[in-house]
Amino acid sequence: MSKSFEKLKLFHPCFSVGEKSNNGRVHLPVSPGCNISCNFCERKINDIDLRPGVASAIISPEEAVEVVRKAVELCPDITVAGVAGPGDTLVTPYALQTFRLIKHEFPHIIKCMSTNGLLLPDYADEIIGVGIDSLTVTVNAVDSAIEAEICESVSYHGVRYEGEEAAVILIKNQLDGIRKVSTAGVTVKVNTVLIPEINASHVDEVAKAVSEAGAKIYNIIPLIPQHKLSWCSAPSCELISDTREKAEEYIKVFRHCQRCRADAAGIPGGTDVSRKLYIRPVRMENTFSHG
Ligand code: CLF
Ligand code: SF4
Repeated sequence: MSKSFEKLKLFHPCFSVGEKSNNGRVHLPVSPGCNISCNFCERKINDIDLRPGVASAIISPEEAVEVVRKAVELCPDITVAGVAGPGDTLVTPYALQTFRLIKHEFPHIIKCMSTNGLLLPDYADEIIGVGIDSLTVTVNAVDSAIEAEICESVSYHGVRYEGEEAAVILIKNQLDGIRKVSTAGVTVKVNTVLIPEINASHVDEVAKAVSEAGAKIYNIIPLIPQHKLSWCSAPSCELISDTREKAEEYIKVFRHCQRCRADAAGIPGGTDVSRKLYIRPVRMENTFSHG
């Protein structure tokens, strides 16, 4: 049985409403590869795969279990084991395999998974069956014209789609998937990357739509301008604050996001212990993690 939102508010650092939480999380980088192309995403994992050694930062589900064991020893405040990439968690089977092992070894650890949502309807039953406690879906727009400016293409069931055609599929699957898992009792958080030049005035519509679909909490992540969106600006504190306020009319808002790396460990914003966990941690500064 998944943990309720009320429980997560107390024990999950990214589901706390109001005060910053002192609970920690360990991210397990078991998911390489992605099935969509976000214009702001510059995953270093593909580049790094070409250089010797650094690919070892992608770990297997079995290694992930040992990482969790060590992480809770190093940082007893860790209450959550999360998979936030570096790619999408549903493209490969490793994230769900990891959670199955963790459930067995550490029944009290909160199992947190994040995804772009393209395959969420396909995997909803498995996610529910594994007992994922908290699921984050990154939804950057619910209007296909706006989404097409953020995501260039999706690969879905073996076919590549571009532009608005891709956006229609992605948005539908995200909302259908959120509906399905939240109806079954999984607590859903939605992340939206706030892009001043593209979706800033649309974020309240996203908040409304995902709330209606069953999401419980909403996280607005300021854009790091890079890759194909390097022409965009980083949102100002004022814009972030105004956008959060507008979204809050529809859904509770999480305000302490640290834009974590896919291999982060410790209390978000506090001392990071990942270097002691991963032999050759990937340097992924300024990259995106679904969180
Ligand atoms: Fe990790 Fe994300 Fe789970 Fe948290 S992070 S998978 S929900 S355990 Fe948290 Fe980090 Fe922000 Fe993510 S501070 S980037 S929201
Ligand atoms: Fe894939 Fe996430 Fe990068 Fe988008 S941000 S391309 S969903 S890894």
